[in-house]
Amino acid sequence: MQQLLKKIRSGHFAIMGILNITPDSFSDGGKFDRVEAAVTHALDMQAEGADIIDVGGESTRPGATPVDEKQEIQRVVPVIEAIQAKSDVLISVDTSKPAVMRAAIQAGASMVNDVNALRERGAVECCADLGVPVCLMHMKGGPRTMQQNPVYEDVTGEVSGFLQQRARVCVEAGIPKERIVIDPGFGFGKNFEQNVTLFKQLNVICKLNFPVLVGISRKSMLGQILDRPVDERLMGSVAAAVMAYNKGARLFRVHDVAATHDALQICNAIQ
Ligand code: PT1
Repeated sequence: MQQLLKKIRSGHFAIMGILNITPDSFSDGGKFDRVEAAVTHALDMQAEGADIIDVGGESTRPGATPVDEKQEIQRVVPVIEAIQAKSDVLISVDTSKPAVMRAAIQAGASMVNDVNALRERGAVECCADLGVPVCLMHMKGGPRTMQQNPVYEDVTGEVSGFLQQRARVCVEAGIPKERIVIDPGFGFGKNFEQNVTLFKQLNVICKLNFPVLVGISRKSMLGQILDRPVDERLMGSVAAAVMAYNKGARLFRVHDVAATHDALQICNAIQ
């Protein structure tokens, strides 16, 4: 993972393929079938060009309800182990809970992706101790209520200040700067206009001297522009990835790996 981050700092892009391990995400023919289906999807995404598989056992999309720690571990650990057994693809764990971070890293994940930017008690110390890279994402409020009425005076300034402050806390706790990735958190406590403003000004976030990860794939922000349901947002998602690339983002958390990979290869060749 450190090597991939070095590549990204030198200008390469990388793709993080999304692997949601929630009861509704894979056909339910029992636990073995679920793990098997998740591993197949992970290997497919790797073959399509994913550098990292982001394994998540708790939905953080707007309105989602929390999952308890034990259940989250029971969802992600068998999948991480099963991917590891079949492939050398890098794995990140999408969680905010220190116990899940520990269990996932022990099972073979090599990065923590936290939509809560390690604000949970013990999370910063946990990641410093584990010695793995972290993705710090901006979110205003919590998943359950964050879309109710988000207010900003200056969304980009606030997001940028927050990410710098969280990075500083991490560095002070012993996480080297080289292990930190930042993410503006599209759709997390931001209304449509705020998401668009933040996207327009993404170059400001990219100037902070950390690799920038963006997650916009299939999000409602694109749905509002296109007036299309979630399964018809492929072209919009790819266009948004290209725009983000042009503003300096280099890590892309996406559902549609093959299409995004092609588009970003073109960006990389022509930039
Ligand atoms: C993200 C992200 C994430 N997004 C990182 N991790 C989700 N680092 C989960 C909608 O408006 O952007 N960065 N982990 C998924 N969250 C959402 C949020 C999904 C909003 C959909 C929407 O449609």
